[in-house]
Amino acid sequence: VLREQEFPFACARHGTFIQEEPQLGNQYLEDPLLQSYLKRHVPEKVFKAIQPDLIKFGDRVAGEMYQLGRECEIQEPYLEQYSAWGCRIDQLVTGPAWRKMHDISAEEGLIAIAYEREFAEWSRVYGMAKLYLNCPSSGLYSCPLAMTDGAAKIIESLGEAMPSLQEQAFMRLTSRDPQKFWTSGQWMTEKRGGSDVANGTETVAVEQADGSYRLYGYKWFSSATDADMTFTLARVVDKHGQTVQGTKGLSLFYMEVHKEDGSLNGIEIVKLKNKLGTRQLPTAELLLDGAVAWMTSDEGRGVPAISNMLKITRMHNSLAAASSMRRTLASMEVEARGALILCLENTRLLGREDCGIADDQDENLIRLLALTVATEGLESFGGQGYIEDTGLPSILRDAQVLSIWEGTTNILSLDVLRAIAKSRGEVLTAFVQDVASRMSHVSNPHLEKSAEKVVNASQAIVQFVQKNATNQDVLELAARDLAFSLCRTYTGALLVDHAASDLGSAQDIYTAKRWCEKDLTLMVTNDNSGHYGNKTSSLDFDLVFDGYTD
Ligand code: UCC
Ligand code: FAD
Repeated sequence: VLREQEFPFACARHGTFIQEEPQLGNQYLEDPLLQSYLKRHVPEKVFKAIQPDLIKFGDRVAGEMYQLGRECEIQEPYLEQYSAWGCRIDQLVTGPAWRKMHDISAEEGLIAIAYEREFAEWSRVYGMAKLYLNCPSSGLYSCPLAMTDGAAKIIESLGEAMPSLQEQAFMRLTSRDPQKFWTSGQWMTEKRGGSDVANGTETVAVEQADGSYRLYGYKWFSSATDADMTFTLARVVDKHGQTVQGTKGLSLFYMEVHKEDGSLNGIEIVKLKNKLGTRQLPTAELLLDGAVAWMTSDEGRGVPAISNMLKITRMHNSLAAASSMRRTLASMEVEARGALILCLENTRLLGREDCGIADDQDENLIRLLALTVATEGLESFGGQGYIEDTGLPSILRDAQVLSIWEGTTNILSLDVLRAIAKSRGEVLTAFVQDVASRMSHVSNPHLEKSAEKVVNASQAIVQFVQKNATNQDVLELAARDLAFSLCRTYTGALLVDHAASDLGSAQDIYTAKRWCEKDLTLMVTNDNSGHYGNKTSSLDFDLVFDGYTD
């Protein structure tokens, strides 16, 4: 007679140790910096009104939405190009979790809050705080939301110029009703290259008798292809069949993705991209074959017009970086807090701009952070960080795109130079004055050294730019380091300022000190201009092309 433990097919033994599963707590209540930033800046009455919703949402993102976000990864979108009977249908199929994210985004007012303006300029901060909580649990639905926000900003800034857009698209983009809520795309990139949009755009627009245009072209990357509408760039064909090349030939167009009967509006979905990450997101190559669109900028002013959208989507992008850092370990807390405070401050300034009360000094900072934190965070989980079922690898995969889309780091760095040049240096004066003013209020002896370091760094950066003001080559070679130096120094100023306030905790002081121990100005110092000179450029060139004969 066999005893139970001797049955050949039973009681496999796997050991007794089971690693405890990490649990997400309330994402608002577990974020002391977010809470204290809001408490410090938002008027008390507003804070009291919005805090219960943030607490409730903090639970929702950690529970129901976290699960849905994981499902979005598993239920990847796919394209059905032909019906069983051979008709071209280009039907994009998204999963139930992704569609549920659409409904939740509307219900929670993730876009609506900022535009309802119930709390004046603080509406933007409130809305962005929710988007920050939403981001890592959204299954990348944060991407269409970013573009939707950008589109709403464009339409709002058009004001009365286009009442039909206000009535139709804007109402839907900012709706809390899932049945009415629309999302938007942002179709800029074409095959010739996404950075140099001015020279890379081949799409043409042919005017029709009713004032609309038909667009013909090939959009190389379009994320969130399930959007209801989009903004895109094209060149108007004149009556001689000619177009204007370069940036002055580009105009901005509003386009609905579907016709009233539900079929695509002169668009073929050529293929879905097979991507390293962001696989939850349907990113497609699209042929525009007579798509009906409406011009929404002055002719030839497409790039400045779409920059309103870029400003918002780039801000969402930094918020996405900051919020994914929060899902990593506490040892990376200093980086995560630095990123968050910079995003929140940008958001506060945007709220002032939304309400028309931003002054010149307010109009400046939106920049991004590197991927190193996500990489380190993953490593610290050991082998589990490499296992798909844990949900951890997607944090890294998806973060990898943040420094590419919405303008690569190089392009954003050149944008900093553009902003400095266009304002004749006023942007830098505002920066150095703001840092000095914030640091002049710091009386806590633990923070004095950090404050001094931040002030010195801000001055060194400005001196570097002034010294090289007439040497564009040096500035361009230094652009990347310059952008990071500005970002690190300003983040240092914000952290010290916050730590020195009445709400600054011991952890805030520690964070500020740790941050300021960094090299805030990287290579950008006066003594180092030579590093970015012609000699370096040619040495770099020789190094890269060593061994090539042509
Ligand atoms: O990737 C995309 C979407 C992905 C999904 C996003 C989700 C985000 C959140 C996710 C959360 C998880 S959409 C594609 C993004 N593509 C880019 O960002 C393009 C990158 N390239 C650039 O940014 C370039 O610098 C360009 C295209 C803006 C350069 O164009 P131009 O025409 O060569 O530039 P110009 O000639 O310097 O500028 C033309 C005009 C000038 O104004 P005027 O004529 O008045 O002097 C500039 O000052 O445009 C103005 N301008 C700007 N104004 C150019 N850039 C800006 C700006 N950033 N802000 C204000
Ligand atoms: P390129 O412009 O060819 O750049 C290649 C390299 O050259 C980069 O390292 C860049 O920094 C560098 N470089 C280029 N110009 C300069 C310069 N002047 N100085 C210094 N360095 C330079 N686009 C959309 O319009 N809509 C979307 O919805 C969208 N979704 C996307 C989704 C994903 C997942 C990805 C990966 C991309 C998406 N894009 C989208 C495209 C994205 O915006 C572009 O990839 C990005 O702008 C870079 O363009 P590119 O890929 O053509 O690279």
